[in-house]
Amino acid sequence: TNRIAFSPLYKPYLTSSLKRYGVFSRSTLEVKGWVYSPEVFEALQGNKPLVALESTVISHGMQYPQNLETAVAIENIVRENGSIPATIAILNGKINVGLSSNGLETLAQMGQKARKSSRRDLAYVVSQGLTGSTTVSGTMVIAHRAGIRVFVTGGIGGVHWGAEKSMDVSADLVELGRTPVAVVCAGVKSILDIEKTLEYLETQGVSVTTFGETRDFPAFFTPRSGFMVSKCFVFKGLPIIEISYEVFVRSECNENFDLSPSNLKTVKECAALIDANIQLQLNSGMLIAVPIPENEAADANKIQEALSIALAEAKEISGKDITPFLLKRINEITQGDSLKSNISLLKNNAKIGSQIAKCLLN
Ligand code: PSU
Ligand code: MN
Repeated sequence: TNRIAFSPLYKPYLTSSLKRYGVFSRSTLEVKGWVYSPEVFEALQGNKPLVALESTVISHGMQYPQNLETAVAIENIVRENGSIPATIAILNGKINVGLSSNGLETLAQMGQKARKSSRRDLAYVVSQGLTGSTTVSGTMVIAHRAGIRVFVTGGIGGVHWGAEKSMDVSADLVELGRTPVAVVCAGVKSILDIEKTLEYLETQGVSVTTFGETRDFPAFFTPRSGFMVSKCFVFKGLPIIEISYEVFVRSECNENFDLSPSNLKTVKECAALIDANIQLQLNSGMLIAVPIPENEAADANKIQEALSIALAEAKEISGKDITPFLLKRINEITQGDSLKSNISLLKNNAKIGSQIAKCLLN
């Protein structure tokens, strides 16, 4: 074993095993059950920007072999845009930060046999030596321990319809409230109650912002949900989304309203947000919502229709099975249209997330 010097840029963020046991075997890159891919390992020592990627989207969000193809394509987009991808999963009880192609293949083939792991599952999966794919919440925990500040995914979990009764609120939202990682995503699917999801994120103190030319929180398959990041205003009887924001801003009664649905237009601004979050020691997460490019968006009506059917079928399903079920059914009902959009938004997010991470280290 050799003693490895970590880059001073990552060092302050290496909160657990790395810092405590900074002794590695160079051949396995493993320490106390944490396994690093060679490129991630090198990045951690050499100031290279890192982007975390989740693995539940591979095992539970898509079918084989598209899940594998997409995972590989996304990693490559991260590399092409200047950062190193760190896909996170638990393989036979070992926390993997960065997967080998074998690791990716294993998870992709296992599909739903891999255990979908949010924060609550981590200790169990590790102590039992199981294989688990990490959700947004599970991935954030591990990314933060590894010193990674930017995490790219497709969509996060949220508040489910009927949550006032079922109390089904994704652990992702609470994680965002307590772990200082920036999650780049395409918003929240309308399989969830988007308005309540935004309310809950506010309660948790999560900094939510849109990216690009919109102040409207995106709805995953489609670029606009109709909900502003902070509030949905009504002006002269019209929801603000139906009139142009500029008209609203110029209007004389604007001081009665909160005019600041947060919006960032460049990756540099996103990096500044992440830095400020660290400087302020908020210890909470950030959500950077990137709308799907207009020309790749799915037909909103088709999605909505598929969703109603899927939701009606899902009455008997609850807990962690409901999200994978809805994703699968919507894809089946739209005959692959939703999957196509899903893949393109993931690629778009990977590009932007990688550029943000690169900016952070420059
Ligand atoms: N939304 C998607 N695709 C996904 C998921 C959500 O569009 O694959 C996955 C993510 O891993 C997310 C998890 O963290 O589902 C949320 O699950 P739940 O609703 O059970 O918290
Ligand atoms: Mn749930």
